[in-house]
Amino acid sequence: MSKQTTVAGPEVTELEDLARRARAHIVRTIAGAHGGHLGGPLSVIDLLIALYFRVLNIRPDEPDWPDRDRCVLSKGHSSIALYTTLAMRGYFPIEELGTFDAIDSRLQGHPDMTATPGIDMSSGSLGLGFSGALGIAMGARAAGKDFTTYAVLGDGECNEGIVWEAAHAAQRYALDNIVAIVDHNKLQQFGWHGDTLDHRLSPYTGSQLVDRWSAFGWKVFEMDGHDIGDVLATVARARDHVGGPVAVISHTIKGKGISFMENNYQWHARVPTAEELAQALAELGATPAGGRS
Ligand SMILES: Cc1ncc(C[n+]2csc(CCOP(=O)(O)OP(=O)(O)O)c2C)c(N)n1
Repeated sequence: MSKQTTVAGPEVTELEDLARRARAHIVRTIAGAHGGHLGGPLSVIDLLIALYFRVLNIRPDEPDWPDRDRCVLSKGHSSIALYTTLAMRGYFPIEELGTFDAIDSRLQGHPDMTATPGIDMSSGSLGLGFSGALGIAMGARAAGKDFTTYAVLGDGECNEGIVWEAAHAAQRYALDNIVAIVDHNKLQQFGWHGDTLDHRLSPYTGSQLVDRWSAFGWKVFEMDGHDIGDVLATVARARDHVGGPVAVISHTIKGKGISFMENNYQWHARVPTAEELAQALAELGATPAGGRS
């Protein structure tokens, strides 16, 4: 099976600026909708920007193009990061983000592949999306298709047994057209508390996540998920690997980019006050109305 090279697109510094603008859209949208998630979207946004602007072989004006690479956001609660990326990439107008989570919106709290252009798999029940990605990859092999399927998982999501059933099957069938990327931000929704109630422990410590994926027969790479140059290089290596599946452990920070949200589990799904929104946007060099973004 042939492997393609990284697609043409913006340079790393431009991608970094796109990610900064995306963060401003994310915080504004969640504040405007009075609900949604922030910590996970902010940890995964650099990866999604890199994927959709430089890695995926896609056609935003033809979302159902059969030969496109697939990307499944298995940690579906981070939908606002995916919607923002898709809008910025041209799948639908950026203004539509303002409808997020409204009852008649196609941008629901969790991604719906039957409603939103660019969504390859519905997700939200943790672990489900990854099994869908496995099915897509197995189907591609059966149909003789060359595209790659990327699945983006949370580290807390890896607590789900269904994740490991899919991991086992991918190794069993030596699938080398699937790449799992784990957004290892070291926090989940509540998780386990440490010495105090406010101190939350990572769902996996040290090399546990690497060891588990390796034990299931996956080749494992690690990267800094906020260093877009590292993301582009590591994901290309993962895509080009032959003979079996690859998992990339992406080291990230929950709430990345906004000082008072970083590494604070309470921002998993909190809505910013007007003051917090203003501070967050100021840190991002953006304004409530859109301004520089
Ligand atoms: C099967 C299932 N159980 C529980 C939830 C509720 N839930 C949503 S997000 C979340 C925590 C996920 O943690 P992680 O995967 O680390 O996400 P991130 O930190 O990247 O936001 C939980 C328990 C869910 N969506 N699905």
